[in-house]
Amino acid sequence: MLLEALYHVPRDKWAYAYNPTTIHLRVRTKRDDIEQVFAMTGDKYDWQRTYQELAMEKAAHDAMFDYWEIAVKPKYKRLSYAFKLVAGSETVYMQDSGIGHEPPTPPGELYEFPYIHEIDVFKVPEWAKEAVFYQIMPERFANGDPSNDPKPTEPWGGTPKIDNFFGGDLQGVLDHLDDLVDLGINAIYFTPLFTSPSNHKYDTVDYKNVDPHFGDNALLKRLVAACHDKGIRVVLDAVFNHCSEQFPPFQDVLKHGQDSKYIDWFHINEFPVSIKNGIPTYDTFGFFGNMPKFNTANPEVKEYLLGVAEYWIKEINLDGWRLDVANEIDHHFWRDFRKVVKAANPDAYIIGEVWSDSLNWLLGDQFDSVMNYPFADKVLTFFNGGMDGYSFSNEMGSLIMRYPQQTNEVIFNMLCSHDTPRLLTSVGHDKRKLKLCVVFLFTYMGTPCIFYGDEVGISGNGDPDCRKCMVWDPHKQDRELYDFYKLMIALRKKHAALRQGRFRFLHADIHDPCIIYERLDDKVHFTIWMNNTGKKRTLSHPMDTNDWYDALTGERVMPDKGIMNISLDPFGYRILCRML
Ligand code: ARE
Ligand code: CA
Repeated sequence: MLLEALYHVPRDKWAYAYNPTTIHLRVRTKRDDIEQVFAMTGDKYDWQRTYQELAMEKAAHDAMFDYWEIAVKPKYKRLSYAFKLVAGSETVYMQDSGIGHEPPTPPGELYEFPYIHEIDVFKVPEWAKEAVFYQIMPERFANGDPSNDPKPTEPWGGTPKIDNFFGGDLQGVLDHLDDLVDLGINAIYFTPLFTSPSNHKYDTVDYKNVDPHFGDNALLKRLVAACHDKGIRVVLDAVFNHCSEQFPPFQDVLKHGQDSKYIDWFHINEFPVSIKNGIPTYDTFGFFGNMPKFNTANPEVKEYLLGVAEYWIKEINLDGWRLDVANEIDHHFWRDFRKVVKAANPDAYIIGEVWSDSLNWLLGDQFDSVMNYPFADKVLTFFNGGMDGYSFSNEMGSLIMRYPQQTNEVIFNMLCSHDTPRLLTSVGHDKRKLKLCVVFLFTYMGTPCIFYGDEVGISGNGDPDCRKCMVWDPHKQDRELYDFYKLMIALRKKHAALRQGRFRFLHADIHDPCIIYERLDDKVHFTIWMNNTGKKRTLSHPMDTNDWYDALTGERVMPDKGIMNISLDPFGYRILCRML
């Protein structure tokens, strides 16, 4: 047994309350090193009578480690525990006082989860578990009102540039809501809507008003109400790291320098406030002088921005916020943000924009979720032939083990966004590979999101090329692709197993790019078969029942002498299921 590989701490993702009666425990061991792990559990005030030894399950693995997990329901909301690890004739104990071969002497030396306080339990909104998101950049989705077009506005469908406009607006979204209902999505994430000089509006001038080129506040209110009527939730973009240089308080700083009463609203490093050799003398987003960074620790700034967050939740019945550059804002701010937002709407869904490990924000006191760029990265690498099934299963395992289950259930999974190349472009315009990525997205854990237009075949490199105008002419849309998206969305919405069921790889081997995995709850069992190669392949796996059928065509699929053999076209897939 490799003792150096053993890891557990009695906090964060290793020991947390999943709900008011359940504690999840996780232990890490060297991969394939240990046969069994038991949680030795009990109440420290009545250890003898409450003692239970519970077998843990291997929940995931990565290249180096196995991760064991168990859900414990302590009788008195308190839990003291240790772990017993068995490999061959060796038994090792892990406890608060250390790792060794001697069993613990309770109630001392144990790890403790002192009490499950309901107020401390990390709660995420239930609806986010059912959601299929659609991301819209309003400037590029539909022009429903030419009278509000910026000057100059280019003809719809032109080449997107850093600073050009095509006239898209909120009326355009309202006009096309039934198209979104037809597609089957039930949540929209809008990139920023408030007054700003740019086409993307990440440089806000007026946080309380919809940009006149998009419409007005009354129209936004009507749009959200119309969405709600159709069962569509709405999340907006909170750009609280920075504002526009035209934001009045920053203008005041530019005008009055050290005498401005807004001096502490920003991080001014040197006077005069200017750009010196390309570097602003004040902190900004990146090095963009037009995006001065807020001092979110200043109570006045905090009050102002939290006021904005609360205002829109109440004003339009907003369902949540996506937080721009979330990792560059202080934790105190986000803790207060969560309180304000959840008080205004306990069901609000809070998604941070953090591209790397985000555990620090996902412990129940800040965000519910993050944009899962690491997921996109691994999925695209895998389906582009950049790793074998074995590595892919390791990468997915390591992502699952990054966060508590609450977040895994609502993590915002996308394959591209307004900041990255389009999915179709990322897979070299190979629709077969695109479909494998999308099947994976819709049959995986988390909250999936489609970037507008991916479903009709829009391509594009990174920003600004990924921000092309939506294609509305049915003759120019890829309708076959659209029908495929529609089918996948419907399948996911129909089966809770695809949203909440357990996930496990059944086949993920070294040097083999093909995979089989399953999703499972107490009603349905899915197995998903993917040929991630350019040649025909037959994948085989033992299956001991004869009741499988193709989830998309309804066709019966029979195993042969207990082995299911599935023949797949190059980059083909098949989704099988059986009712339990
Ligand atoms: C502008 C131009 C672009 C040009 C760019 C760089 O429009 O064409 O490529 O400048 O010169 C907004 C606009 C952008 C605009 C930008 C600046 O949407 O079009 O770019 O403002 O004016 C990091 C941050 C992450 C951030 C990305 C872009 O961590 O928060 O960079 N994303 C948000 C939004 C953006 C938005 C802003 C922030 C600013 O989603 O749309 O940009 O409000 C790694 C790192 C990440 C890094 C990522 C991408 O993986 O881990 O931290 O993200 O790469 O660089
Ligand atoms: Ca318009």
